[in-house]
Parts: sequence; structure tokens; C-alpha cells
Amino acid sequence: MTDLENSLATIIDVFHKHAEKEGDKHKLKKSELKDLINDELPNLVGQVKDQATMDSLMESLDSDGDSECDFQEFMTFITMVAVCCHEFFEHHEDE
Ligand SMILES: [Ca+2]
Repeated sequence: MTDLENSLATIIDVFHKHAEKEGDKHKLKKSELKDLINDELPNLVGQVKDQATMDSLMESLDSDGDSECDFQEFMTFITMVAVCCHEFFEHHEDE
């Protein structure tokens, strides 16, 4: 597979690895989303420790209102992180 295809497969793998820990295997509950961020995105997002941050993040991602993060909602988050990253590196290239 190409680099891009591998990257997409990795995103899917990581989502399922965390989603299947507890409850619905196809959705991240808040604690699973928190673990995913802390385990898999420590350099780009940083550690999320306080509950208020997790509450507001889940609220903003949970577009269907079931209090869990499905794959589509998770991809919205990944898109946000990727866009922020891209902007960050673009600014650094200019300097
Ligand atoms: Ca949801």
C-alpha cells in the first residue's frame, strides 16, 4: 500500500483498538477518547487531564448526540488536528 493508504489504515486501526475496549465496539466513549488522545496524540494534542476539557471536546464532536464518538465523529476530530498541524508547519516553513 502507499503511504497515504497506510496512514488511513492506521487511523482505522487506532480507532478500533480503543473503541473495542469498553461498551460499543464501534464507538469511543469519553474515557476511551481520552485514552486515545493521551496514548496516540501526546505530541500533537498533548495530555488531556481535566474532565471539563473532555466534556467540551466530546460535546463538540458528538454530532448525533449519543454521548459517544463514532468513526465519522472521530474523523472530524482527526481532520481538526491535521488542519491545525498543517497550519503550524506552514507557518514554521515561512520563518
Ligand atoms: Ca456520537
